[in-house]
Amino acid sequence: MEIKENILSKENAEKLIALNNKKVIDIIEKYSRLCKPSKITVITDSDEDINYVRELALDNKEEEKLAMPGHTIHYDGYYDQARDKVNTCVLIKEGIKLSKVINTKEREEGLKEVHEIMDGVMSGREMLVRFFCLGPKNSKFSIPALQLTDSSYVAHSEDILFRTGYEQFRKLKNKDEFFYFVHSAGRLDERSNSIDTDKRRIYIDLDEERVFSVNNQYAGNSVGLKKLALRLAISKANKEDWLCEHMFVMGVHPEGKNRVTFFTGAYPSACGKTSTAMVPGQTVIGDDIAYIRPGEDGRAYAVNIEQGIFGIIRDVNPEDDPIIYKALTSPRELIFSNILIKEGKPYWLGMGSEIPESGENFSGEWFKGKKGPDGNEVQPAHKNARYTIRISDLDNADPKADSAVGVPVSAFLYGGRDSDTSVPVCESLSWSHGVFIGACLESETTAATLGKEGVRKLSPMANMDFLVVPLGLYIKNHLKFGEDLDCPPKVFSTNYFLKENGKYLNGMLDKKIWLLWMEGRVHDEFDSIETPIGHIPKYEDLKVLFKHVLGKEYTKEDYEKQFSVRIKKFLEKLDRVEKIYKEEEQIPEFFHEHIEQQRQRLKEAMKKLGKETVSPFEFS
Ligand code: SPV
Ligand code: MN
Repeated sequence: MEIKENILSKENAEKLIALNNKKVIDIIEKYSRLCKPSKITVITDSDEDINYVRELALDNKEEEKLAMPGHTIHYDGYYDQARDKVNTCVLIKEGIKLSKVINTKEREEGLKEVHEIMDGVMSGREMLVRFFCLGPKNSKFSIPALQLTDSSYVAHSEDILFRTGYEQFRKLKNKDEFFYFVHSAGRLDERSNSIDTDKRRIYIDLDEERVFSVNNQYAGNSVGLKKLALRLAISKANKEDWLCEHMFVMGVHPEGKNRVTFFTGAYPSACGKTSTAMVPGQTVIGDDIAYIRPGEDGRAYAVNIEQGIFGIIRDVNPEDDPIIYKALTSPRELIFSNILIKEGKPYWLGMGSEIPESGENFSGEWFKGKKGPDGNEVQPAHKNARYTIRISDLDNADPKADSAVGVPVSAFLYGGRDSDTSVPVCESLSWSHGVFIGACLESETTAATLGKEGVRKLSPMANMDFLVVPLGLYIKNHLKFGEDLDCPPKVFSTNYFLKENGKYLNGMLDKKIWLLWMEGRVHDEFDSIETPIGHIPKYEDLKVLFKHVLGKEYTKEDYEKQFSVRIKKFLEKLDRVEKIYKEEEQIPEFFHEHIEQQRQRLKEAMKKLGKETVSPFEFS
């Protein structure tokens, strides 16, 4: 190997040689030459190596121990608290077109720029080399992934969030089919935070299945295996016959029925994806990214590509999220990020107990009323503050979470932050109508990405931020995926955010009722009302479910408000969505057909019933 022994010790070199993989060695040689770390450490799947990463994160102050055993806190810089969409680009060759809605950069120019930024970026620092497996090990879903990073926090987070893969790489034999990620936090300040965030770049190179990420630490930007691998996998899936989706995977357990029905669900960031997967009484397989493949029995099968959760901590409290709250307040390995710490104890927004008026947070020493460098008042904890834990540490982990064949999926759910249009739950009229519903998903922006909050944006399948193939191709492949199955999943839309006079029309736990209704629909146990937008629940069924499951009286008035079809609002939505799709090339015909048909159905209902908003009772 070309690397000098004072940088890569003999012992570390042997770990690489044992893999017998030329491409791995080439990558490490190339990026050590460029990034110039003073030391390279290779981490295998051994406890000893993994513990080295844990300790390193404490030694170099990327994490600090808290009072509770196993808990640590990590802070990202003040301007590095969410995904940076502006500086995340797909590198494309000249002449290739993706979509208007996808951020791209000419490949050669992008590679040159990011390689220049990475020149010497690890000087005086240690490069960690880590191997992981996306998806369960030894499965047709598995994708091996190599991560080079100078951040021990990134390497440690990945250990909690992903399955180890050194042994998987050994089995690769000299094959070069794996993703790789090169990350550097760049120059650090005295709090170990990236200084040069103006040179933050996240460049995705589909041709070589690799991503470069530099001058950042926030996990959505830095952790290669999460949102960076998602983009590479979307590209791969769209060349093959499977789907890579921004979806949870969960088991739904109807009371007293002794069966489990698996759902996957796509929601834009911070719109209830994790809390759906965590609904009490159900089991969780994954909360963020699923690979979905056709199974031999003609059904769709899903796996979680991760084994952990990088979840939003805001509003996690004993009442609304009892399982996560318990996991976050008992001893285990976990990393908090960007919350408030006082005397070794963690505090966050909406935790259900009082927050102290001073402590340490992502802005440094914090006190009530403190102004940040941008002049804004600093909240005790960031709205996008997070926790990182293993799913196996949760009481509701599904026993099939690691199944190599995945779980059969009975329904796809789509939900966004929609205050005034969609009903709480609605079943599509068909598979293709379901793909259409997913393709029309809109949501108001949240603190999970940098930029203004509350702006309504189109996010097809909640995957828009991560799309690296033309939108038309993506929805065409999606349609085909289900058409090729003997038994495609049912498709439902959900909306937890409907408001009236500024107040939410539903409680946090109502989503349990929607889940159980959808589960019953899968098994043909509930009738429905057909409306222009799809099948909605009957009042009588919901009334029984609310009473039986939540002990709540569900009134006809509540039902009417929640399930009225807001025709005018829906027509406006169709116009907004159509405008964006019209600017795209090669949108498949079925999409335009559904827009037209849906519009016609809505207009006819408006004419026939003479109203802009129609009560569900008028359709039955
Ligand atoms: C999301 O924002 O969708 C997340 C967290 O799941 S991040 O890793 O930032 O993408
Ligand atoms: Mn996500």
